[in-house]
Amino acid sequence: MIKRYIYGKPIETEAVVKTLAPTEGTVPYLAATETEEAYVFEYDMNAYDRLYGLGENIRGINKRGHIYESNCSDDPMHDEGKSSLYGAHNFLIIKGEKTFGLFIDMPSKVIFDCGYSHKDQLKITVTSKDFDLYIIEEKSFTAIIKAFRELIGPSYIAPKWAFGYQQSRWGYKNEEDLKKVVAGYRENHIPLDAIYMDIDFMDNFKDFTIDPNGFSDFKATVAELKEQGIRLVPIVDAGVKIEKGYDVYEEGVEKGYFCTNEKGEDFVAAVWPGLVHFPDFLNKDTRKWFGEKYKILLDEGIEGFWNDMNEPAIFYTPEGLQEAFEKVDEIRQKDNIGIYEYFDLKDSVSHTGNNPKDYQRFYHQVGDQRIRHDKVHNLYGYNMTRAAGEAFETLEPDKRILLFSRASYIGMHRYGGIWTGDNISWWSHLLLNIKMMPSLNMCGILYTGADLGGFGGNTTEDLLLRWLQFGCFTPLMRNHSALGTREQEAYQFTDLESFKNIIGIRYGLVPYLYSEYMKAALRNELYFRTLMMDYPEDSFAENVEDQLMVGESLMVAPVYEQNARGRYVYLPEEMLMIKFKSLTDRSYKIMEKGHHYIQVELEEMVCFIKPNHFIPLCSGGEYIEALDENHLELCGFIKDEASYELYQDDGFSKDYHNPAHFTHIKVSKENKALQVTCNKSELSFTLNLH
Ligand code: MIG
Repeated sequence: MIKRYIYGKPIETEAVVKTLAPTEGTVPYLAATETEEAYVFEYDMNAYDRLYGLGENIRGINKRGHIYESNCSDDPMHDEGKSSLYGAHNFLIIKGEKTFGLFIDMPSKVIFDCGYSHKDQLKITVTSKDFDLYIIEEKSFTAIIKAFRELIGPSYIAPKWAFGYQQSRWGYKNEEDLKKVVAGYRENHIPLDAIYMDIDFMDNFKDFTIDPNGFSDFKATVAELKEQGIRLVPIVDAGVKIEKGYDVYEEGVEKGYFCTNEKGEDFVAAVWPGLVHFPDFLNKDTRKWFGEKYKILLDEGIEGFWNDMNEPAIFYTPEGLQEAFEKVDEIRQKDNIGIYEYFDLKDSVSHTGNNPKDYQRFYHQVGDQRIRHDKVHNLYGYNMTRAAGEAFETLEPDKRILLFSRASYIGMHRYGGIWTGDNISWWSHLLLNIKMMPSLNMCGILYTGADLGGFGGNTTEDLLLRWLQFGCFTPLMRNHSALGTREQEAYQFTDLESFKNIIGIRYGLVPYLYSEYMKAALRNELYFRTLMMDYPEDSFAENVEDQLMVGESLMVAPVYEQNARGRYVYLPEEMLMIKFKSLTDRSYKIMEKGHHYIQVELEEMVCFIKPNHFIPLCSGGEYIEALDENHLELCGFIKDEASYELYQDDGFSKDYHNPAHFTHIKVSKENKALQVTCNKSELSFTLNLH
């Protein structure tokens, strides 16, 4: 059951799709106090209470013991000291003697002190008097998540080609660069489905333009690559370059579609294009206008986009820069510069980026209300992505378009996925990637993944291999790196065979991964789960934060430490271990419940199958559309019988619930002989059951 408590007059965020009647009376579980500008909710935790949720965030799966702030932030240093990343996902479950979920629907800062100030106290500070608080009580932990997911509506569904391996790098400038990458993959027979175009493909970083010096005939290039099974995915940045004659700028000014400053003039900030205006995505007319701009690229044959810099990121504002100059001048006047003044001097310049003060300098027009940005900060990226998502409904009514964003708020999951932003080529960020997946899924964000190999810093061959071994399971499997870092396309390294093998395994797993993803999206379920969710009675399972359940049959236990040639794995029940060297070169072992040390060489990947479960595998290919999924290998662990629901469709149309897409496969052991039954005659199977 979900109870809704309304405080003041909440700003409509459209995070939820169900309008619940408010519950009267006091909120259960939490002690509420009102201060001048905030509401504070406190909960006394006992020693074994655990906290789960908060979507995209740093630290562990159990969020207890740190402080988190919902404040969409462009921050490329995802270390333990931080409390916000790019998203704001105010959904938290308290699990213990009392188990309940809560969701705070408020688009500005919410602070979750999860036992940071007082180790046994959860203290939530909502920095506004106007918000909705939802309390969710259900029979089980997973039922709470499901109820929440039903409240916030169905997840965005990506096209199937987006389940292929994808390559990105900040720095690809022109068609030669892109074709070189294609050749690197195709010549080495390493599978690939997409290449990303980062900001350099644009003409002076102007959204929806293509650099005429980089591309002689963009449409032809798009078509030529598609012939080879490769899609191009361009970036769209939030800021619109101020430049006379640039149509997006001129139309926006003329129609009043940009955010304004206190005086009502179009607000100016600086990002990649230099000075920009920010489209007011909270205004529905702006959304419609900006969304339709994606047509420019759709018409060139583009089928996917990534929306960046939409927290929004600000390098500086003219006002902020002016203040910095004044500070510098002021300090310069002094005869004797003290050490603290020196630090002031340094900070005044280095703090011009993403400065909280700048977020108070501009305004949105929401209906007849003018709202200062910081009051609705966390809705910006969400509504940029919504602008595109809503436009695709009319521009491409029958075709799925790939779309994901950097910044997000709950509600955005209905329009696109996210990537987890600027991580670093660190082993700890591979582990962070693993830990972040279940909490994102809890918020309906299913199409997601991290920059494999790491965005900032220089990757190493072993880090990339290990990261790909986990990336094999994330719906978004994209290798991306920053300008100036070591080149990290899979073909840049020594052991090409292993890269080909690992990425090849992903393609073999697609029938399973895609089925599990689609079922999770259509049924409001989780694609990635913690062990605790599947084994609620197992008191050890909830301690495990470096293994995940993927779909209904699999458990993964990635290796995430350098030079490790294996790892400890906890099996919550007897399982079949599959060790892959390549898609076809595998070994199997039935392992009993409990703790094991398993050896996993650098070029190997392991996963585990639950008893009476199997996974459908196909024979692989170099891109998604080349896969033959009519013949499947059923690979699994059968004690008596197992059934599996396979989902297959054309990968781009939207008649998701068509019963013809669901195939029921049942395998049973009768007199030791295996029997397969299936309701689709065009499918044939090879059995590999243990
Ligand atoms: O200020 O477009 O997170 O993926 O490569 C950096 C350049 C802007 C940040 C994104 C990253 C992208 C980069 N962008």
